[in-house]
Amino acid sequence: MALFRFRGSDKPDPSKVDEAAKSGAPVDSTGSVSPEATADEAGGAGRLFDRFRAGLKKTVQVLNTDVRDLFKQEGRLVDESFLNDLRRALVRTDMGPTAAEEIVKDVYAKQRARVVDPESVLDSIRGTLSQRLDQTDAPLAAAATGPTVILVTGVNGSGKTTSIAKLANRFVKDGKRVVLGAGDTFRAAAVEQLSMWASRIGAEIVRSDQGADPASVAHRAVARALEGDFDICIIDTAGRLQTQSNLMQELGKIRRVIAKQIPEAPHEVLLVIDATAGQNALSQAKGFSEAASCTGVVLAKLDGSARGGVVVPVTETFKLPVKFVGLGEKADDLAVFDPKRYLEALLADSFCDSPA
Ligand SMILES: Nc1nc2c(ncn2[C@@H]2O[C@H](COP(=O)(O)OP(=O)(O)OP(=O)(O)O)[C@@H](O)[C@H]2O)c(=O)[nH]1
Ligand SMILES: [Mg+2]
Repeated sequence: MALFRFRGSDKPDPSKVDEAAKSGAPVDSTGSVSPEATADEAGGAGRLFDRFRAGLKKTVQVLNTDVRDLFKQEGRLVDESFLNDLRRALVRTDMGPTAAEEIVKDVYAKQRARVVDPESVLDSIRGTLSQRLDQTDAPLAAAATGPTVILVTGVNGSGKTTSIAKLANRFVKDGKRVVLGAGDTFRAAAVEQLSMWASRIGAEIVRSDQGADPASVAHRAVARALEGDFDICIIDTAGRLQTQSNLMQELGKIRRVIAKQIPEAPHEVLLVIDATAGQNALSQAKGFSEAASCTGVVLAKLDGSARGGVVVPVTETFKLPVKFVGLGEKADDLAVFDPKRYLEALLADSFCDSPA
């Protein structure tokens, strides 16, 4: 899965190719850095699967322990009490009541009054979730010419700034020149946090004093990207709720200021959602995607969450593709979301194998 649709004429700077090679990002035979072959996918599908598996550890534990308990009683029948227990276990992963109900119905239709068959229950879970997660390959949109502008938004503490750093890190490793806009001028610490990341990963930053107009920072960041011939400009924003109309208007202003300089920008507006908040994250960010015209989701903190099933209602509620998932706090801990690998990882240590 490609991270990004790059401009055809782009040829990476040879020195960057060297740097990427040193950093471990594979370099192909033509000397260009493959956009999808950054640290996340360096080992191919197997490595991505391993990363999802590690990230989903807590959710898998919940699923395995709870569901395995259902199979403990030998000769248990698929009856109302079994279906209620199954529903409860599924809902605990935060996959949402609709998906859980669909699985329960499927199990009922196929196994009613029979002795519970764990493999068949697993098939129902896998089949239902893969249908619900059926999203098309969604690489980031890129500018036809000139810099690509990405605006990042979401509620307080969801993981915006860290996700920006990780995204920028991927681009830099890909040989792209990246400028960040420290548009969260609300707290001085927020600007410092982004500045620290910028110097660590080798990106430039445009910043202002605390309290400055975020739209003016966005303006300056895009201007710098244009004048300095940067490939990517990523703009951070302060956390906000959809109900804070003044802050939502501010987001509108940021967008307008960007579009004045590059009419088709921002090319992506990413909504960062905290996976540890599970279903709460959905209600917090409800309405956000339309209000801010978001184009994709970054699901941060999947590694710390026992509610990894939340990917399912996230795609359904926001009607947006999940483009990336955060799998830790380090610069490399961002993976392109791949529904197939995700499901494999979620159901990998099949609870059918060995009763606890
Ligand atoms: N484990 C883990 N922690 C993460 C991840 N992403 C972010 N965090 C942590 O979550 C906390 C908040 O992250 P930030 O990036 O500052 O969140 P933010 O949305 O920019 O926060 P505000 O600017 O205050 O709204 C930090 O401690 C991050 O290190 C992730 O994928 N996994
Ligand atoms: Mg922040």
